Amino acid sequence: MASQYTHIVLGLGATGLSVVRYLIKQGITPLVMDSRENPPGRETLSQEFPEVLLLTGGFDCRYLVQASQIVVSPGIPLDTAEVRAAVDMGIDIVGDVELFARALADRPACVIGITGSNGKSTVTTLVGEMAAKAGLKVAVGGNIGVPVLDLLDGDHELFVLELSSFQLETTSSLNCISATCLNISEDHMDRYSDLESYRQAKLRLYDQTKLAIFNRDDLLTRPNEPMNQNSFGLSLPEGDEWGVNHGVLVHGTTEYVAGAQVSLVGSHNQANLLVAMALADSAGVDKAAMVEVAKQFKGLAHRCELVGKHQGVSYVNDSKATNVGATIAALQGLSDHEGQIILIAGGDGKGADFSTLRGALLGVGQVITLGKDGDRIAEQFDGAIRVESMQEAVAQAAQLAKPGDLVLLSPACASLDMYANFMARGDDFRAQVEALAQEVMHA
Ligand code: UMA
Ligand code: ADP
Repeated sequence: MASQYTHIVLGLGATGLSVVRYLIKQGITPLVMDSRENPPGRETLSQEFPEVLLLTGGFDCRYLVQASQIVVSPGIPLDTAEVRAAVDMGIDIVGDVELFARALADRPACVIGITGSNGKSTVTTLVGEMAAKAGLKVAVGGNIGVPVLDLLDGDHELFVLELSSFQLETTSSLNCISATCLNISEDHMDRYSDLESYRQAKLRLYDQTKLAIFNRDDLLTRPNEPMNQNSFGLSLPEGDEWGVNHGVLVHGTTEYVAGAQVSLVGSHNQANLLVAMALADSAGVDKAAMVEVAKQFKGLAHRCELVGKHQGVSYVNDSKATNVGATIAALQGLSDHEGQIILIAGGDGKGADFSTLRGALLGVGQVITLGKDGDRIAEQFDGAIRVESMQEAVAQAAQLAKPGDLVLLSPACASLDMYANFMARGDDFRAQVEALAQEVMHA
């Protein structure tokens, strides 16, 4: 069978659709395949590009082996048998971020790259806001939600990209002004053989930047080889590093903003601000713009977000905590809270080792678990309560809580066993908290 398709797009989610749009603009009609029977982009594809053929339910090798380029979506592991066969044949295997990088090859460096296990979206948003405040024409995208190829349409002078380990596996040509790996803790262990291979996927970003900014408090984020680098950390800085001096965020000896004036809560967010300032600085953003954003930015939804206060009990939505490291950071960040913390956790653990959560749970009053791996989390806390739904979890928490307590949804797990995504999970939590308030009103 002779195939007419030189370009194949694997996966028809947000990424696959953006790749089709991009290729069509280049005058190329690709073939699209998705291993799911009913991929999410099916309807949009048939409406926007009725001429594009979609094959579902698997990847057809007969087409793959004849292609000159295969664009793989981040959700598809590179060790999928059909992809491996194409790699062995020397076919150009890329992701959307690599296509984006190649499209910018003739331009001077204009990308800031952010990866790490936790804090990516917060830092990406902070850098974007700082650059916008300084008057730059900036676009923000990547793993945070907007596929990078969709950013090429505007007239932008700076791109701030959140990059996942999955995206970095297929990317080698970015030319970043600066880039960071914020931290490394276990995540996606259902896709990597061990923490080191996950880490090396992330550190690929350092090979694609003029300046690498690593985290002094996390040795795993250091570049493999010495290079043009700077660092951030909560300790006192040396030279031109970014750090904290007597509660003030500083760059070397220059004071930027007092921690007390910052709107974000928790020490992990001070680290996020430091690195955001370091990245923005590398793109020429002025200090005044950074300081203003540091004072104003209150955080993104679903990240330690206060969603209600009823009968003296605070309800905090940290649904974006999709791995153990994020939940530990949230518990540490809230450790100053005077009442007891009631934690709601559980979902799809992606192969994580939950024993690392045990220490952080010592300061927690009660743990309520739900979802696929709820039982595995319950093993880490004596007397944990197992429930079947968010409604039950919130009702139980409300019954146990006394005025001054805090109920925290910080699942340490992905949401996909029960919800479409972490936003839907956080929205459900918020809805259950609101329902609680209604009950109180009508009681
Ligand atoms: N899938 C199949 N068969 C396929 C293609 C995909 O089963 O043929 C499954 C994947 O295993 C995955 C799901 O479909 O479970 C979605 O994968 P996708 O590659 O189609 O995802 P997109 O809709 O293109 O969204 C991707 C990122 N998703 C993933 O990496 C899984 C989005 O990050 C990102 O916002 C978007 O591109 C734009 O760049 C989401 C995410 O969960 C938020 N990222 C992970 C994380 O943050 O932990 C890495
Ligand atoms: P990501 O995009 O990497 O998932 P987010 O900014 O969306 O990161 O934050 C996700 C969760 O990670 C938050 O809910 C918070 O609990 C935790 N978190 C945020 N920043 C950090 C950090 N610097 N270190 C550890 N955990 C963090």
